[in-house]
Amino acid sequence: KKCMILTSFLLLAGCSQQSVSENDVTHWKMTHISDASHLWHKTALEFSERVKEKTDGKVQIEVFPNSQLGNEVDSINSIKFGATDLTITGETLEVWTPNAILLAVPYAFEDEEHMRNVIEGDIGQTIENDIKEDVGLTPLFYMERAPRNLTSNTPISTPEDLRGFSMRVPNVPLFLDTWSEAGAKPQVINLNEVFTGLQQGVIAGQENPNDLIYSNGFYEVQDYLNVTEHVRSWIYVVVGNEQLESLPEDQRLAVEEAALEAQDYARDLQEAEQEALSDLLKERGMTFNEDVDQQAFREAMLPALEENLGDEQYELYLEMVEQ
Ligand code: 2Q2
Repeated sequence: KKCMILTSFLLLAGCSQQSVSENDVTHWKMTHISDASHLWHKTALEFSERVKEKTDGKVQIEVFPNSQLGNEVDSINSIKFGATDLTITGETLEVWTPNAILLAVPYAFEDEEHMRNVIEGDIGQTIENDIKEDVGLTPLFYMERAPRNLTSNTPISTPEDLRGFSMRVPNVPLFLDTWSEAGAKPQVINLNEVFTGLQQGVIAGQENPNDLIYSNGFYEVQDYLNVTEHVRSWIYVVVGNEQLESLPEDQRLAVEEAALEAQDYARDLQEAEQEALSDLLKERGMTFNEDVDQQAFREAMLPALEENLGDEQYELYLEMVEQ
């Protein structure tokens, strides 16, 4: 009997010993909407690896791709509830904080350098602060995205070709307005339901950067990739403010250091993958329609910008364009 008591005492001791050391480890869940083959997921894994290394295993991030734990809006909400901790998000944040729309205004940037200057300048800083204050999420690092292109089963070269064209947009009110204004019939659908929507003919098209067109397999259900390049944008990896603040300072600094390294990693990966993607999409049967009148799309969308953006956003937009 004595022995049994002793054994259970040891078991208990062992158990609590284990939970003490386990208590030192912070486990974070990171969710996102892209496929495991996509550069966001590769970057997320790289980030997780570096965080683990730099915190001596004290902060461990498990990454869930493919909307496994919910769509983009769910992911944001679940960080606020504390059920998850990090996600990848961008212009959809305009639902919570109006300046986030500046992440993805149609035809706002000449090229990548122009966009990078904005991201790293005052406007980028304003957006990051707003996300932190209004949404309760801290942007840790950003990823530049390839321009968004429109896919379809008949070529679309001018806004006139959009008449009656039912298409999917992400949960971004500005996208609904700009595409309606240009003549299409847009509707909001979650990314993980787009393939089926196209396959079943619920929608006739969608728009995304080439990398997501590829990783979602849209080439199986879409014949044309119309080079509209209508939106250049960037996206943030964010963590809940509370989650970040709950870390001891050295670990928080380690997370921030890992974030900057992951940002470089993402940039290199994006550059390396982008060119090959056109070939891959063509090999999978997509016809690139280069005959797109981008200027006409720009003009067709412009009135919606004036209507949709608030005064402050419109002013920042003008500042951004001229930067
Ligand atoms: O089409 C999508 O779902 C993405 O490319 C979106 O741009 C992205 O998820 C935004 O909703 C980011 O907030």
